[in-house]
Amino acid sequence: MKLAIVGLPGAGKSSLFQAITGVEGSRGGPHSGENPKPAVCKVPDPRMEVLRDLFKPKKFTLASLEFLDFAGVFGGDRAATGGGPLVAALRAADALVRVGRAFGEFEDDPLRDMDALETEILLLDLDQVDRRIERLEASLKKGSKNKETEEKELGAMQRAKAALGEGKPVSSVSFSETESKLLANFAFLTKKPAIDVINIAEGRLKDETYLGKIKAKYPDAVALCAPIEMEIATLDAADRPAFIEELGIPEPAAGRLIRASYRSLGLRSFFTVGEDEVKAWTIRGGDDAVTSAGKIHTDLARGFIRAEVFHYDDLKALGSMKEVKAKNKLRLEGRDYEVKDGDILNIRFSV
Ligand SMILES: Nc1nc2c(ncn2[C@@H]2O[C@H](COP(=O)(O)OP(=O)(O)OP(=O)(O)O)[C@@H](O)[C@H]2O)c(=O)[nH]1
Ligand SMILES: [Mg+2]
Repeated sequence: MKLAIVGLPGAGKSSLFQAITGVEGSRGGPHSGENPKPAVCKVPDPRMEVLRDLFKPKKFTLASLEFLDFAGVFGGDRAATGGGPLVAALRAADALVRVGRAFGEFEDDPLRDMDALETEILLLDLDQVDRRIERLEASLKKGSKNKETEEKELGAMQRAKAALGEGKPVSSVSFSETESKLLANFAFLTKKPAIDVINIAEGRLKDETYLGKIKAKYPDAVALCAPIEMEIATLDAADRPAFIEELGIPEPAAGRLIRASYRSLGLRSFFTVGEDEVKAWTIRGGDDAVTSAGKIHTDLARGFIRAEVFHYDDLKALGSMKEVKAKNKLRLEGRDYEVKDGDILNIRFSV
């Protein structure tokens, strides 16, 4: 899973990136031509702590999501870079983390920068749609061999264009199954799941009226102060709770952002447990047992026989594997079983 951190120049993307991954952000200014910088953020999960205490494993591995710090795509930067390869990299991401600036000259209107960013993202899609429409029209005019398909695609593209022209995302347009297939390669930015971050000034962290204004337009937005989050990230875990409480921060950025990402992308976590390793894995909502097994190792998917499954909640309530078995909470499931968030799996396989 790749999440692209985007925003207008100076919105605080790299600060946020560093706060959640511990890695210094992209130094890519407008002229650097630097690729987006990748780093992972661990998925904090209190259930994992409980599993660690129960199994005392030699190895303990949290799940992680990959974030990419994009510089030089939007605003004045775009003209300078030409934007081509960066935009292509952006289209390959699974979701956008949109960072809007609400400090300094943007403090009075915390939505202004985010609104501008939304427009910029929309314009990138409009650009793409326009170019495709031109090509399709030219091809049809010449007397295309694929007339019927191209007419269908043109119709779909024109509807996408109309929506974008009204300031609406491509995700708001409904396409038929055939159309969706024809458009599948276009990876519209306004069709991707988005996680919104408003980067507010430190002095606004406890300002409920101010935060309410942000919530009214972006109900799921994470409002945070990026430099403060960088500071929190460098503190010893033991010093964190007192510090964040004093500042009025509900929870460090990583946890809030990860949860928003899980929600937005419809992700789930499952676990594998044992004395050797306790490990968390990320899957998409709806993924079945064989797909989930494939995350662990391709052999497990290839040679899949059955999954032994029980739920974290049952283990937590009953206190041990022995009790889970005694109370018949461990079941065998086939390849089509839809894995639930918090399931603990053991894959039986043979290759
Ligand atoms: N006062 C204040 N300054 C901030 C905040 N967030 C970031 N900054 C500062 O703003 C500047 C830009 O922050 P970055 O994190 O580098 O922003 P960016 O979006 O990565 O910028 P580019 O990559 O150049 O587009 C830095 O000097 C930060 O210290 C904030 O919440 N408040
Ligand atoms: Mg940056």
